[in-house]
Amino acid sequence: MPDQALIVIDLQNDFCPGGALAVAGGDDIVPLVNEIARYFAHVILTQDWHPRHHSSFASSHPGKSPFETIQMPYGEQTLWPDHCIQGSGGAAFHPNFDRAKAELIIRKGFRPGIDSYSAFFENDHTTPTGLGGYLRERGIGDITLVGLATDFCVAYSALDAVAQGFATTVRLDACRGIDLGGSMSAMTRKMRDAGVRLV
Ligand code: VGL
Ligand code: ZN
Repeated sequence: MPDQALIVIDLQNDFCPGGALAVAGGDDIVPLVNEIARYFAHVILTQDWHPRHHSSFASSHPGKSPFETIQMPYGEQTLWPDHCIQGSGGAAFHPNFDRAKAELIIRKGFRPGIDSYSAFFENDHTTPTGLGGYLRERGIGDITLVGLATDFCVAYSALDAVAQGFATTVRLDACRGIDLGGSMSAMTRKMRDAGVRLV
């Protein structure tokens, strides 16, 4: 039985109501995530962590608006409102999220020219964050994902995790989504087809 880890994706103020890229009900999951974390020996967090003027921000592209897409050297990129600026209150974890137990915080999206939805690889699908190596070296082969947003950072993390051979579960009741142009159903289907266990 491989060791198991809970990975909490981007449970940050900017993804909660009142934040710059608020996910409906994003803060509703906080008590449940706190409860789930009590049952895991290993808890790992990700933190979306962008420099000002990040290339994923619509404000960095004259004439573009949030939620439009552009072509980047690594492929299509959705443009977002400015969010999770390094060191800002919006980038901080939700205040009621009990993260004392977390043994690792993976920051992502800090390279100005590339976004990073997945906890494992940036959006070029080749630049690693180091999480895969960390888990393998620690003997952790089974992961459960919770957090924000279901259809972006949680889904991309889950797809990369199964592709790397981790037994992967997503607790949908402890996630909330953005749902952009049908992305919730599309990404849920992709995860299921890839062998992610959705519970
Ligand atoms: C996320 C859009 C932009 C997420 C992060 O955490 O799902 N989505 N940055
Ligand atoms: Zn982001």
